[in-house]
Amino acid sequence: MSKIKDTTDGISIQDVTICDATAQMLKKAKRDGVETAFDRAASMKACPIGADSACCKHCSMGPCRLNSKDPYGKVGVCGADIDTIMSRNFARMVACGTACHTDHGMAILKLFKEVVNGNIKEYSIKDTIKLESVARSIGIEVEGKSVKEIATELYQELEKTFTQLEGEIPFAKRVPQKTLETWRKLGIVPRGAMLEVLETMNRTHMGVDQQYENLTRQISRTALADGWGGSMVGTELSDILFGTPSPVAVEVNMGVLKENKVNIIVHGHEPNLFESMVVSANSPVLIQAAKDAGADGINLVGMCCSGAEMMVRHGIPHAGNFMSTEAVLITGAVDAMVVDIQCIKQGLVKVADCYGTGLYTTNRQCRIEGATHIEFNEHDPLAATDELIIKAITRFKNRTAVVEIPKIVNTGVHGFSHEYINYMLGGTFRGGYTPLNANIINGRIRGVAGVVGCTNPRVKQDWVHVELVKELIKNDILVLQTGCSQIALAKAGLTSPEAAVLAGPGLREVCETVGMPPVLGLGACIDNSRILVAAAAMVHEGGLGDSIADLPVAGAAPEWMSEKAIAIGQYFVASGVFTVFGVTFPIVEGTKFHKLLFSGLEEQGMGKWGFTPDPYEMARLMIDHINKKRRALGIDKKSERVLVDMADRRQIA
Ligand code: NFS
Ligand code: SF4
Repeated sequence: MSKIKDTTDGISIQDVTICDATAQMLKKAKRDGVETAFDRAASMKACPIGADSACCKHCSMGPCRLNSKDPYGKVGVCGADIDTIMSRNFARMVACGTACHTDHGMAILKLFKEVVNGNIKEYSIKDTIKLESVARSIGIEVEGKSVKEIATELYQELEKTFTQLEGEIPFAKRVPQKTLETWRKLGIVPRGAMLEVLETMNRTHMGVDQQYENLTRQISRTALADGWGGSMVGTELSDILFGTPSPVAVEVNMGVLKENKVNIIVHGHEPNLFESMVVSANSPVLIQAAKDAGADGINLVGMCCSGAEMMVRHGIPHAGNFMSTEAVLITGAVDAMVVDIQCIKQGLVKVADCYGTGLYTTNRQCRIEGATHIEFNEHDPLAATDELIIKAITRFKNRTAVVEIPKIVNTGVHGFSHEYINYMLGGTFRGGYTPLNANIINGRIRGVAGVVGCTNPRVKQDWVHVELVKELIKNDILVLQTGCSQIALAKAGLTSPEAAVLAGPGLREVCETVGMPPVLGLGACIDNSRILVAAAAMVHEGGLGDSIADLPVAGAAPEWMSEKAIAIGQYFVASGVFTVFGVTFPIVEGTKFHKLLFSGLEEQGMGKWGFTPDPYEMARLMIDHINKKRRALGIDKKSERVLVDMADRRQIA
């Protein structure tokens, strides 16, 4: 039963979300007697010891609980102190997040290899320019070679990202020299992602690494194997296979569902399933079948990360972020929800069931009790995707649920890949980061912020994202976005060029000149690797220091919830970026491990962590940091812009 109240006594719907469509659906859920994660978050108080990461269950002498009010007052049965316990827990979060992105990257690499070798014919290499540039970036000679030859060398080389036992991962070659030297000095350049995750698991077993500083180096190494490894391989190879994003107008929000169409939501993380769903949804035979069932057609929409990828690559409509996946089913209009891996709430099963919606798992790695499994096999992808569409058509024909679709659609421009930013700011003949760096140096743009990550029922959905980003752009900070955060801002209308009016005068001028929004959507969480590539390009361009740590940039995940977000945060920090998280931080303040993450790492030449649940405080921390970096670069005094007045003009004439 719904625990969220409409009224002001207790928790009200206005307190849990600023997404009007989600709010409308939560009201309907209450009428329908349906429970969601918002209700469960209200009744399930977060365990305070676990929230501080002050407990350990790594062996059966425990579980052991320490006291976060007096963190050094007690140790575990084995003698593990608070720093050991917290750093081990943190390491395992990073290892898990890295495993998720790495598995995704490996799946794309495997697909790429099969396509190149002709074993899979349903996909092909779409972007040969990107193929060549990625190959070149890791030292592969491309002159005089065929696409197949380059692609073969590329996958052979990139395989090392996952399996290599010694040496540095291939994309380490893209890291700015000074940043790489810092990593080498600390011994944290990743070898292969599988090895780093494995070593982290070993070192966090009972009785292995019990020195938090030593373990923190492995934490960074593992996270870097995600950012510059698994994630980057996932993004780059997906671009080569499915196309590199460029700006496209996209409709976002639940209003993209159509009452008179067969509505299918694809929710998950791997683009290949979605790409094949698009092929099936465009099949004339299946469109006819939908019409025969009385529908006007088939309406395919995305949610969460694979949705964000399809949105930036192909302009496919997007229905909402993580905290709207149950709410969207309450519309009654969803004929099938097709999921693959990651961030799929088990709670979806019950909600789908209430509305007669089919919930389908498709990946062998992710089945959910109560959902129907139709396995997707990339050697014969359309077998599954055709079947899924037929299932959806059947549900449409037999729809009994009352349909109520929130009439809200927001249009924005998304798809700002690193390649496009390069082109957009520089133009065809002088592509490059010169104009971005120049605008940062002359102070029109104060700095760049990456605002990313999840939504979380422990905070008001979308609110922290939106308030933070508004503050940042008002202060002339250009915002880059991915994942569920990007969808929050799209729903708030900030991803349209018209939103430039909300920016400070300098950023506004740049946006209006170029015709771009002040908030640039880059894609899914895996595409945070695009932000790393952009940061490296800013360093290479010159004028803003020698390492990523010198750049006037900052990052944030204001409403994070997943272990993947922690891995991402750590790879940004280890790359040199000040990164602020909201909601809660799983470390006791004032401990040695806390000091290391929140200031010590910066002294070692990396970035550092920050934490605050308050969006305005978060903006202040990020702006202060960007100002500090500007001062260090000697670009804090805005270079005077010479305005030509009438007297000057007469002189010129
Ligand atoms: Ni990112 Fe994607 Fe969203 Fe968070 Fe989950 S969908 S990979 S983890 S919740 S942003
Ligand atoms: Fe307790 Fe140590 Fe076992 Fe952890 S490893 S549960 S702290 S005894």
